[in-house]
Amino acid sequence: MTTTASRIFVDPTTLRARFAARLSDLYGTEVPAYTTLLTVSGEVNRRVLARDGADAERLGSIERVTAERHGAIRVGSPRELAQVARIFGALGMRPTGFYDLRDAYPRPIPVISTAFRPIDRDELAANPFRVFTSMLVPEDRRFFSADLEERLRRFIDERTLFAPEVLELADRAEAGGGLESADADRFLTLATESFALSREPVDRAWYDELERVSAVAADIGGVARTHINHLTPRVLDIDDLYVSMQARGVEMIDAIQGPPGWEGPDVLLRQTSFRALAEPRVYRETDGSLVEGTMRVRFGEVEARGIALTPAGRDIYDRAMEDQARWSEYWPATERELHDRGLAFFTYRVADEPPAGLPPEAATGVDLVAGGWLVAEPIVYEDFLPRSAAGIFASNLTGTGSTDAGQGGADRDLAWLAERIGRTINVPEELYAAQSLASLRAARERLRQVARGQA
Ligand code: OOG
Ligand code: NI
Repeated sequence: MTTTASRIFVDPTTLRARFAARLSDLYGTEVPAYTTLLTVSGEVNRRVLARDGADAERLGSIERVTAERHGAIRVGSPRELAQVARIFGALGMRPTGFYDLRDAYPRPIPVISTAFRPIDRDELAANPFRVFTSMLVPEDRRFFSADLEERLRRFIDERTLFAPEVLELADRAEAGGGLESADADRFLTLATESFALSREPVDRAWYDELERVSAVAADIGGVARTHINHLTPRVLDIDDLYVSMQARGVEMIDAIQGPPGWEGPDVLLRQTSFRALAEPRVYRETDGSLVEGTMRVRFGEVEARGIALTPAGRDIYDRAMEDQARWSEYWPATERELHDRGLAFFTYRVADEPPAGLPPEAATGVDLVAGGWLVAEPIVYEDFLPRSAAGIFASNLTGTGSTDAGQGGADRDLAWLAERIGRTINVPEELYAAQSLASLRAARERLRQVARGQA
């Protein structure tokens, strides 16, 4: 934030932090169990900090972790997704990753997804707010008949998720690198409201028809608005969190999604959730009457984050996940070995007391760490996992839905989605690799400076 004369200009980083906080307040009023989750998460994080000291902050400062949230939203079409991209663009959040949940195990979900998040290291450290954003694929015949696709598309094309004013403010913020204080407030108010649970009546017959295909299809295409589906805090010990929530009487899903707890380094992501209570909704019945009912689509989720894996590490991850009882046999027991075997991503800094003289020109990151010149620091995983996501979707759905495996599914990939929303979609592994390489280059340069006595 910078002050110029009498005006206060709010930059995207500050807008993002404020937006995440406002959404968190809103969700707390809508889903009280979320507030309990935040309380317990805070207790767990304080316990880990007291227990592990500085080690607890190896994958992010306690300030970052305490403010850290991911949200999930669901939209119906590329037009709607492009609008979402404009709102998050104003907050410095870039589409990153492509996830296809349509053939997900244990249950197919008729969506493809990306995540909006900051991509620069400093921006992530300042506030890593990210939103997993799913888009319905009505063209997929395994889920929707031609007739249902047609009606679904018409319903979605005719609705308005975001007021023109919020989109205009978003464009101005993105183009101008922020907004003046009064506009910033207005933008944040409108943007937050866009994700509140709508009180508009739900057409019962339409909702039920979609729900027979998929509860997620009904949640997206059966209502006139979108809403935040869940907001997820980060904890430093998810096993502790799981037990602590149960001790408070909150019924959790049966398992933590992702790797088992073990003594070695945490990799990627572990998540768990609980079903939120049914929320009141008004339904319009076929005879036109309005009836109070309930809907149970939102839930509480919590996650623990580990080190980002390289493609080689990801291969091991995939195999070890199929054989979880023997997890520890697949992995080295230390961060250092993950680094030396090229299984995870790291940044580099010059050691406190590097050896005198310059290392050989051809020395790799592994050589430089082994020779005592550099120290490797783990890069935290900032993204999502299709398998975990599918587990989270499925564990919170009622009804099994129905699919016709004999039908063709529409081809969708990252390039298709990027073209449809008119924005580059970043590839997570490329971001981690670039960050690692840039820090290696900078650390080598620093070593040269130290050797020249310019320290
Ligand atoms: C998104 C489910 C995926 C995660 O954390 O993997 C997700 C949704 O329910 O819309 O949020
Ligand atoms: Ni989630």
